[in-house]
Amino acid sequence: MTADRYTLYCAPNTYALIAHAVLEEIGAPYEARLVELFADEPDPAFFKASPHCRVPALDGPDGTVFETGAIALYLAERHPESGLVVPVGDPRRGRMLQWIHYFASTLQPEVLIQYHPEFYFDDESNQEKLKRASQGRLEKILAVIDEALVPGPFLFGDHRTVCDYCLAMQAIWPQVFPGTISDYPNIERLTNTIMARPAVQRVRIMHEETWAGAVA
Ligand SMILES: N[C@@H](CCC(=O)N[C@@H](CS)C(=O)NCC(=O)O)C(=O)O
Repeated sequence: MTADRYTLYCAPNTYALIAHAVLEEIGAPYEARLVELFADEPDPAFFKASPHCRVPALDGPDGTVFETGAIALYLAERHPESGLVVPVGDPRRGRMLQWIHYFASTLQPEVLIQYHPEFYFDDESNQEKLKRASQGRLEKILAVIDEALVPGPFLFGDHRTVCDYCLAMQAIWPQVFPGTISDYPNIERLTNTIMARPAVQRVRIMHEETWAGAVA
């Protein structure tokens, strides 16, 4: 591993999108390595970087990191010139940590339930009940986030941070919304703003076109 080269383990259109977009924004050299999820024999380097074989996972000059929020924050702090972080000592720092953790530990479990209720129940009737209960929780979470995006367009006004990527790139998945994204106009505005960025478009094309058909 040379000084600042990263390997990002990815599967298309997964949480890896977030870390991938942050890497692309930062502009450091990296390789995005496609891995197979749920493989009987996972890629050994991927397994070493991610003990549950979940994506994303990062291998870099300081070793490995897994968990989307941790990777995003770690990269932004290691490359402060990107401006994607609220630095230590800034009064907004606590709130930046709050949102990174909120997206990982409050929003994400509900998103996973919407996509993978079979992780929790085998039978369809319980899966449906779980999804409905989770939609009620999602409505409350999304309302809190939408309100936090005033005045916007980003969580910290005009200052774009990794928090915005952690949110916007989950908000492109329709199942996240009990209704539609337009029920949450500030989330929709943020998502459109982040997705329009050239770096994000490059990453999206890779996930949706270059890697189309790959196992996820
Ligand atoms: N908390 C983890 C969740 C990552 C995650 O669940 N990724 C999914 C893809 S979106 C995955 O790798 N699933 C494979 C599995 O659950 O074995 C993070 O934020 O990185």
